[in-house]
Amino acid sequence: LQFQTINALDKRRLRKNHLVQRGKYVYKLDSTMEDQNVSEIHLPVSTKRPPMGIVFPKHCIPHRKTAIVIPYRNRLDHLMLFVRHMHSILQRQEIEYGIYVINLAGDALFNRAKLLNIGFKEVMKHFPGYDCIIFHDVDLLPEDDRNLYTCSSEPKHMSAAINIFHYKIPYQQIFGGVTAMTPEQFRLVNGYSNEYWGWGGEDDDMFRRIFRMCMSVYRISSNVARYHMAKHTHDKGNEVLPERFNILKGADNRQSWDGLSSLEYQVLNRQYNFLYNNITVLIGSPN
Ligand code: UD2
Ligand code: MN
Repeated sequence: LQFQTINALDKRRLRKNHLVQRGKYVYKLDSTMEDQNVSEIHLPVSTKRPPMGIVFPKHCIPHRKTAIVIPYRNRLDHLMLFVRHMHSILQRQEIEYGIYVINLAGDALFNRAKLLNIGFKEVMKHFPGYDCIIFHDVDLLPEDDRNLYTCSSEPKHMSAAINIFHYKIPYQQIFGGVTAMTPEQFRLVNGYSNEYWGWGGEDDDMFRRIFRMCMSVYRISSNVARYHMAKHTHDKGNEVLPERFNILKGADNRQSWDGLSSLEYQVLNRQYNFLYNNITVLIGSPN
């Protein structure tokens, strides 16, 4: 079908930037031309099979490509629950996706933020076509299919309503749990700070980075943004970081040089698989 054959009724059904597929062509309504024209766009969709470790819908051509990055060490029970739960939801949402476990080797201090920075670099290397990166605690399970695993024009805090907080947001500046950022948004803030060793602070630091770059945080309705957190205690090697409030005071000053731009790590192993991709890393220890 050529674009001329998309009739007025079809045009009315199209929203701005909405993609339509007709046979092997994908069209979008050009927002500058309003409803005068429907232009063919360069296919964001590829007929090439994505690499091993990425799952894609078979009955339609996906245009949303999401990587889920999980900071991880020694939580196998949670990870098994997570993959069992997530695949069916993501497939019902018709997203092309890969799940990446960034597995910290050894017994050094845990550093969630640094593992997330590594995750970002590694997923973009594996598949540069991702348009959304979701940073995901392994112990959180979404409860509602309408909570789409996609990005927004502002960084998105997805886990606004968690059972352990009685499904209410504990404080407005929270940016932990599950968050979604486009590669552009994440690069703009220079990723996470690498300076938070142990539990706490790294999520609040990211909240500041976002606002410092004149962005804001988007949340969907708490009826939909519902999560269940598996029960757990504090892990060994991830003790509460008492200096986190002091480190947080210097957040703005560190942003330009502490983050993606200063990230150093070592990869011990990369395994790409449909259930999940495992990247085992060493991250060093605090200076
Ligand atoms: C909160 C935040 C979390 C993070 C953390 C402070 C929410 C809902 N969650 O979680 O995003 O900001 O505080 O750092 O706001 N992990 C392991 N192995 C370990 C330790 C941690 O896999 O030994 C991973 C795992 O994915 C876990 C995550 O790190 O879910 C966060 O650690 P947590 O679950 O102990 O912290 P929690 O629930 O207080
Ligand atoms: Mn937790």
